[in-house]
Amino acid sequence: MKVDAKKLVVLVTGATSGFGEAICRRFAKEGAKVIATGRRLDRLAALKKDLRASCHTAVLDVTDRAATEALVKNLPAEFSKVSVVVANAGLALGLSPAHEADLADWDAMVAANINGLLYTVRAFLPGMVARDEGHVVLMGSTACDFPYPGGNVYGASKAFVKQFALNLRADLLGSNIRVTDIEPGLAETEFSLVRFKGDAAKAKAPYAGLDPLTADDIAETVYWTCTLPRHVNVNRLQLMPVMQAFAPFAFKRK
Ligand code: NDP
Ligand code: 8X3
Repeated sequence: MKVDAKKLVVLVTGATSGFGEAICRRFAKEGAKVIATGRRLDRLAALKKDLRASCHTAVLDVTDRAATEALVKNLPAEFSKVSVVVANAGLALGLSPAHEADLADWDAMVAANINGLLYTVRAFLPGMVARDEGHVVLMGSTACDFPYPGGNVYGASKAFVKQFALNLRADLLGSNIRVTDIEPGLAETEFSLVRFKGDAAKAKAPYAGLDPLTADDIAETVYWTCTLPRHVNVNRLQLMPVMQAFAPFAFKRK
């Protein structure tokens, strides 16, 4: 039997844009309660206006461990039994080769994509284990498997996410808690605008002349994995636009 979305309480990090916002809207449409978090209050307020009573919002920087722990304790009663955690907040900064990259960019990616994701999961997991019910969805990337020039720390952070998801499965065997790593390829959101620090022309270029994935594609995928019958666990799910594939090995010839 499929999971009834109306019974779910879904916590989403990075819900102010792109995948996170689309995931909130997708679950709310089916009657789930959603907790939308992110750093930008105005975006959260706009989402709350649309989703109304089915949505609780909280400003959260996932790199703030204490704030993440406090969030769990301060949820209104009707949102407190979180059944799905979507650790989606994350970013890429820059595309410079490793020897030229800005260390501050590397720190920021590690802080959000690794530490922030860990704080989120660790904060909500004990409640799920106590209730013996839950689904942890981690937002990975094709960059976890496929290196590309300038992807250095971003790709490594997503490889961490993949392995953490698989190791969580090992720890949670015997419980009813599911863990899924969603690994999208090229998707048009604010991701590139962030990577290229507000340079709109540079941000548009990766999507030119092709049909990239959309935030709604990812939301649909997350929704599907979370509503499959409870005995089914999607470990990893990798998706790309049809117009994207793999590069051959690179050679620097003499
Ligand atoms: P967006 O830039 O559109 O959204 C990123 C979200 O993350 C925003 O809501 C932002 O919110 C939030 N965020 C960033 N840093 C923090 C932080 N420190 N604390 C809390 N929230 C934070 O990009 P996407 O929707 O595309 O990205 C979502 C996830 O998907 C990321 O983990 C990304 O790595 C991954 N991904 C993206 C792909 C793509 O091609 N777009 C492909 C594969 C994976 P705010 O700034 O308000 O805090
Ligand atoms: C985002 C996809 O290819 O820009 O994770 O790394 S890519």
